[in-house]
Amino acid sequence: SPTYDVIVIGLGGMGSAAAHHLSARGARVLGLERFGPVHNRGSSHGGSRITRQSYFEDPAYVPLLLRAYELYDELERATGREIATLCGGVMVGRPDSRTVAGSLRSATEWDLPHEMLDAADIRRRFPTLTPDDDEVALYEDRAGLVRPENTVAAHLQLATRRGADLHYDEPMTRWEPYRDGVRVHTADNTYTAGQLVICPGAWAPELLTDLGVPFTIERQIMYWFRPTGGVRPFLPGNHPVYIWEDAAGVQVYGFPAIDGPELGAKVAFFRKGVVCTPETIDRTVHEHEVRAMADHMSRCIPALPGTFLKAATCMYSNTPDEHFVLARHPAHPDCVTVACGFSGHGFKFVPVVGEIVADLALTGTTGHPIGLFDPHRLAAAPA
Ligand code: PYC
Repeated sequence: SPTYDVIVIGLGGMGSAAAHHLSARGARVLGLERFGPVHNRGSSHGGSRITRQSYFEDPAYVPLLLRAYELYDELERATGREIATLCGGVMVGRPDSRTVAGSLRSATEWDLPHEMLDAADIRRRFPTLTPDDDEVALYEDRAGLVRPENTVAAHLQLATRRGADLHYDEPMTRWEPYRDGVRVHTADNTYTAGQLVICPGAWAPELLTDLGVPFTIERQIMYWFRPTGGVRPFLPGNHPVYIWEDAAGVQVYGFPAIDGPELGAKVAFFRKGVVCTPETIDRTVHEHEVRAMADHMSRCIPALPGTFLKAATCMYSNTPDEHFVLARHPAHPDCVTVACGFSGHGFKFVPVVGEIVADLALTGTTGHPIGLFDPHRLAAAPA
C-alpha cells in the first residue's frame, strides 16, 4: 500500500492549511516544501494581508469568507497565535469604481453590515485620509488584517501535532500516476500516495504545465513608511485597513501601524507589478519605485510617506480573470487536487481553502461553493 494517503506539494499559505485539515481528518500526510518553514520567497510573508467580507471581486466569495472568519478564530484558539485583527476597513473610490460598487454589491447581496461614507464623512471619521470631493467609501467593521507568517506557522504546528511528515528544502522534481494513486520524486527520494495536492504558488507555471491555465507571475512590492507627525493616528484602534482606487483604476492597499513606530505602516499597489518568474524576480526595490509610491500616497494619505523605512518583494500568481483555481485536476481527476492562481487576493481564504482541499482530496467533492474556481473556464480555445 502507498506510504501516504496524501502528499501536499508546497507548504506556503494554502499548502500548510491543506496539510493541517487533511491530518486533522486522520489522513497520513507528507508535505514537501522547496524552502524552509514560513519562508519569505513566495507569496505568504510581509506581516499582514487584508481581510474583508464585502468582496468587490465577486459576491461568490462571500460564503467562503464567512467560513474563513470562523476558522481564524479556531486557529487562534488552537495555537494561541494572533491570526486576525478586525480593525475595520474602508474601500475608497468613486461610486462607480470597481472597489466601491463591487463591495457594495456583495454587502447588499449578502446583507453584510456596512456603512457608506461620503468624502466629508471619511475625513471626519479617519482624519489621515484626504479623499477628493467625489470619492466615497464603503466602511466595514469586520474588515481588518490577517498575519500571514503566524497563519502558516499555526497550520504547520497543528499538522505536525497530528503526525504529518513535513519535509523542508525538498522540492518535488516530478510526479506520475502510479497504481491507484501517485508517485512523487524529489532529488533523493521517491514517495507514493493515494492522492496528490498541488499548492504551487508562483511555481504554478512549471508544476502545472498540463492544467491548461495561462498563469502570469507578477513581482509585487510592499513598502513601510514612518508617517510624518508620528504613528499615533495610524495605530490599529485609530486607523482602518484600506483599498483605494483612483480615477484611472489604480488600487493601493494599506494597513495601520500594527508593529509600532519602528516598523511604521505598510502600503502597496494592488497590481501594477512587473511580470517575472521565481528565478528572475528582482528582489531589489529601487529608489524610483519608492518615490512613485510616496507620490501616489501623498494625495490620499499625505502624512503616510514621511520617512521610507523598508520594502520587500513578493509574487502574485494571476489567472486571466483573477479568480482562483481550486478543483480536482481536469487531466487527473481521480488523484490530483490543485489550489493555485490566487491572483493577489488569496491569503484571507487560506483556512477555508485548506478545508476545501481536504474535502476534494479525501472525498472528491466539497459542500463549499467553488464553481467560480473551475479551471475549465480558462482552458485555451482550440486553435
Ligand atoms: O485581497 O484585500 C486583498 C488584497 C489587497 C491587496 C492585495 N490583496
